[in-house]
Amino acid sequence: MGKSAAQKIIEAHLRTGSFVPGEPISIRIDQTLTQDATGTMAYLQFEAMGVDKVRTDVSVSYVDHNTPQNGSENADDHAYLRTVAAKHGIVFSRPGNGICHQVHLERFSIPGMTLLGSDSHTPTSGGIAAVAIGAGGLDVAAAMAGEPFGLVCPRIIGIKLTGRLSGGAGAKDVILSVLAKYGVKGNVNTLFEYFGEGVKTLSVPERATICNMGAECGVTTSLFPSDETTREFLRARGREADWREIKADEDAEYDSVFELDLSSVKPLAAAPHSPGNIVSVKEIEGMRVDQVLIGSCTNSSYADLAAVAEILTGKTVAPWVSLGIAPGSRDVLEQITEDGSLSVMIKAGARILESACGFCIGNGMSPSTGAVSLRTNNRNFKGRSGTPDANVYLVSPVTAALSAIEGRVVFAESAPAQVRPASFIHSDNMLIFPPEDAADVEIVRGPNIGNPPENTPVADHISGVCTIAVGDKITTDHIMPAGARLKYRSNIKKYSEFVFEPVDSSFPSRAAENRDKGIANFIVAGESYGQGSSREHAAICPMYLGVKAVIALSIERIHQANLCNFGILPLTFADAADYAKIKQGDALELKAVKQSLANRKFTLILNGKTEIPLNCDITERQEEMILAGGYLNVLKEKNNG
Ligand code: MIC
Ligand code: SF4
Repeated sequence: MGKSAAQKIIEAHLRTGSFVPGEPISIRIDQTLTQDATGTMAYLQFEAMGVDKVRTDVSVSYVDHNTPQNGSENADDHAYLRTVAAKHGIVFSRPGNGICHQVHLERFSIPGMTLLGSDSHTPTSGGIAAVAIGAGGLDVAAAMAGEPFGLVCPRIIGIKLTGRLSGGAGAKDVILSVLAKYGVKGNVNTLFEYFGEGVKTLSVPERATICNMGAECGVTTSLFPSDETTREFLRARGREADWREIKADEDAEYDSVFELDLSSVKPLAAAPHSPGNIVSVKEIEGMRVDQVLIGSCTNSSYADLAAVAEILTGKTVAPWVSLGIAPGSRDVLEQITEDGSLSVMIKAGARILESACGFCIGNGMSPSTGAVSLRTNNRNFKGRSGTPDANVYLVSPVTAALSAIEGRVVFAESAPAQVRPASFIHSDNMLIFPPEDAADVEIVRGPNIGNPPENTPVADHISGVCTIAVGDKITTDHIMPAGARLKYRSNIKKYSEFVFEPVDSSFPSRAAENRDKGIANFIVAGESYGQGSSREHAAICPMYLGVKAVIALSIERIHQANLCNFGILPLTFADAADYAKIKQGDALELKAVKQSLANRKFTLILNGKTEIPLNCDITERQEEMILAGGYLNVLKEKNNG
């Protein structure tokens, strides 16, 4: 039986296990990336591991999330990140250089390599045929220390592309079509591999858009082959030497195949409040829009912005619309400056935003009360924009630009041709490469930078209460809000005051009170708990508040791993009907925890009488972490003594 491209790359990196979908494996990680909002904690953890220099081929630290600098916290973090990078052999991408995924694709990603990033959209580099996986900061820190990354070997779903895009449809509409088919849940431990004749019609930035938003399906990652188009992209960036061919065997067998004829793809939108809530743009055509924002790691390549400029040429944005454009990287900004696109945008009335995450993570540009906001990014969870009652629709840059001019949603009948420059403007002067000898480097630690919080080994008897019971699809934005709270990422004590803020702002005080009385906190949840981002703070801060277990109908992959990394039990109901039996305030108890962990089966005692069977779907590595009170304790033990 022939092999898929993903299987070939994974097999070439296997450290333990073999390529059997569903089985635990570990792989060597060639490259890592962090961004500042998850990076400070990742580097604090790396420091705690006592390893002098990173053991990867290349590790890059980006600053793109926390750039508004309201108060000193962001800048303090930047100074820490710059100096800790120099000390430990990490490349530092300065604020202003762009969004991590865009810059990594342009400058560092290599076909056939593995990349682990402390951000859920790391799979963007699948567009260049890297197996690129999002994980919590601690997993990335461990990979920097040379540890293999543990995961469940994914089943490979083949997405066969035929035909070519036509009319007003773009790459965003392709991934929205995939989301319409697969939805935002039920795709854990799956990898999407794109193949077929249609692949060669898509440029690398288009492929990257498609891989980027695969994260919304909850898959481990997405992958395109590396072909002549990949080579052309690398050549245009002066990196042809990094090219190699990566493709599936002719007779590769996939777990299942979804065939998508690109010529049948029409402009789509993800309607409020989930990226999986797909509608045709036809259905919302004519709807008045108040705000249009173009950018983010999904759609801010040079080709995207060149198309936007073509649409805006000679036009002015509708009087009631605020249009913001954030180029994905400094190189993109420079290129649209050189070719005149930037001036077209400015003349049309666009507000040019920093090359950073910005609006996508709710850092500024919050829409007005009840507004309709059209955005080209990848997540439209309720409240993420900073305005709780805003309605955010996710669309392609073409749909966004056309609608900005009209002030109403426009169904694109046609789109400008994709530009594929023979040469991109590129420069390394916003990257700081680490010195050979870092003996003199002093790490700068602002007042926010503390030691990473520690957990204690798991107790054999956990007795406490259901401190909160929540419903389905609770995202990490619900558990640990970003936006205005993002600046506390390095200050766990302070950040913990906002756990579950959008759901129940009294949770932190309730939990802290229990913790201080020695009562364990339990979180009870429905389906797909912890979907969305990779932020490990959604585990660290609950851990700090004394949460000992999450009991849910299902838990998403990255969040499940983060819970184990911080010594919180990830438990699921053996019988879904039991979920409804537990209410906030109920007494909960787990006995013989260590034996139950070994059996992967627990019995929860509800209010001293009802027994509820639970599963604990973890690997051996994760069992070890939970027993030790978290992965950091395991690694500290290993590296320090
Ligand atoms: C996001 O898009 O939600 C983020 C902000 O990039 C997160 C990371 C974080 O919370 O810092 C992600 O996607 O992992
Ligand atoms: Fe940044 Fe948004 Fe991409 Fe997350 S999804 S990395 S916040 S641009």
